[in-house]
Amino acid sequence: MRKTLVVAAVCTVCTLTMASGRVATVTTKGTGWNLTTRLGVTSLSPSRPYTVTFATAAMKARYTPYLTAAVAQAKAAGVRLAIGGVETVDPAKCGPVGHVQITEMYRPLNKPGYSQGMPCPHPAKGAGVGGIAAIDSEYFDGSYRIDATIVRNTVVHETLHALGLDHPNYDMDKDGVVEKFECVATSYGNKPIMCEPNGGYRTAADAGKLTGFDVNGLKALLANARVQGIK
Ligand SMILES: [Ca+2]
Ligand SMILES: [Zn+2]
Repeated sequence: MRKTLVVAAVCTVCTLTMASGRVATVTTKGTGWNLTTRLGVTSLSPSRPYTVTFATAAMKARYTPYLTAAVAQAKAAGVRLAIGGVETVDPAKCGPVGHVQITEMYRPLNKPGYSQGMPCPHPAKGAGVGGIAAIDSEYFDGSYRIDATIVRNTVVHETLHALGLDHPNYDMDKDGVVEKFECVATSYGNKPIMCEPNGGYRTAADAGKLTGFDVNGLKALLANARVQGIK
């Protein structure tokens, strides 16, 4: 009997034998979305509240408007996601269960202009418990020029990493290399907000909104929970 998802990192569609003897199929990748199997996250609990919190009141004020549309979309998709308050954030460890913690760091990936987001790794049964998003402080101190729409999309991108979405980039042109921005796009040219290094809508009106690809990724996280009986 196998209930854990140790095999998930190496499969796209995983067949699991449940305690009941039934077989459940977990899907970890689809068109324009990809789940964070490398860190053992394959689902989101449909009943657990997930709350975005911030390291400071100034960050809450700064980022809440960036996140409002995406949070509403995630909620509409079935994720019990909400904007919360301010709490101490230690980037070196996971916060309270269900919290997606947002903080700022100078070059969290040691690369100019890159932010970082990740889920708490290897949660029980692969059901996401939140995570952390470290936004590069360079965007706001004037030292790194970046389009406002990209900042907006990036904050949402990192938040979705913390919920369990990974980059959907793949070798579309079959040159043997998975490149930056090598992601499926809509007929209007919009790539998933989860595309690496960034994606999403590039207009002021729509920046920060999830594309259909990203919404499908969130729905897959919930579907994987349901198929495994994760409440
Ligand atoms: Ca390629
Ligand atoms: Zn990313």
